[in-house]
Amino acid sequence: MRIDIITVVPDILTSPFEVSILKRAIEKGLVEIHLHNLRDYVTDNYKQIDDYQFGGGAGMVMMIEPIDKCITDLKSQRDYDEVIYMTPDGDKFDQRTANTLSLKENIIILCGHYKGVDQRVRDHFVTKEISIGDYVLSGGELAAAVVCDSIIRLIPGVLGNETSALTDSFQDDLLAPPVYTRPADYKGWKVPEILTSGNFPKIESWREDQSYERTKKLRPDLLGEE
Ligand code: 6GU
Repeated sequence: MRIDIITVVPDILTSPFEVSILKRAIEKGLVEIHLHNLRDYVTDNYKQIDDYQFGGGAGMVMMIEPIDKCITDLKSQRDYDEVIYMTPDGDKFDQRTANTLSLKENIIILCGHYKGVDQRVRDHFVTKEISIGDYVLSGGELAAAVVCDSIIRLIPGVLGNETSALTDSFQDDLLAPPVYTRPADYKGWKVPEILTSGNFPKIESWREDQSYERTKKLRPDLLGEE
């Protein structure tokens, strides 16, 4: 998979890919991340990427021309499955969308800033608009990092234990069961006995029950209940 991220602040997006699982995924050649500074696509001497909005009103708007130049340049080199625009008024991101995106070959992620991009960018270039929740961030970069992390970890070979992404919360619209490790008794706080019983079919069914009970209690909406 190749992800091209278009941003006015590429610095925000360097460190997430330089550590831990994402770093290893890149080193293994399972994903390529390319950051593009929108200012490199501006032709005027002031390197202006935003301007006042037509009709008046507070806040600047990202101009269409540098974005067009950047996206057109990328598309001349390869085909893209999606051009994603990160914006608080996009579709709410969830595990289902992460699963779908993890199967794509090449995607572009455009990070919004200020009052957002000229609507014509959304009308003519963007194929998918994503928000990571109902709150506003100063820019789409941190949201793009969230989306990248959630999809990259789903690419086969990225996680050491191939099955571990399959047992995540949300993967079956259920929350994950509780987990424990040594010591089995810490200051009198004991691990559920079933987990040290060695009876694996019973452990599996205990985990399923726990997943269901937790979901019912904490996130009944996932079960279609309120
Ligand atoms: Cl994708 N962008 C911004 N600026 N704020 C957000 C967001 C995105 N998702 C939630 N809040």
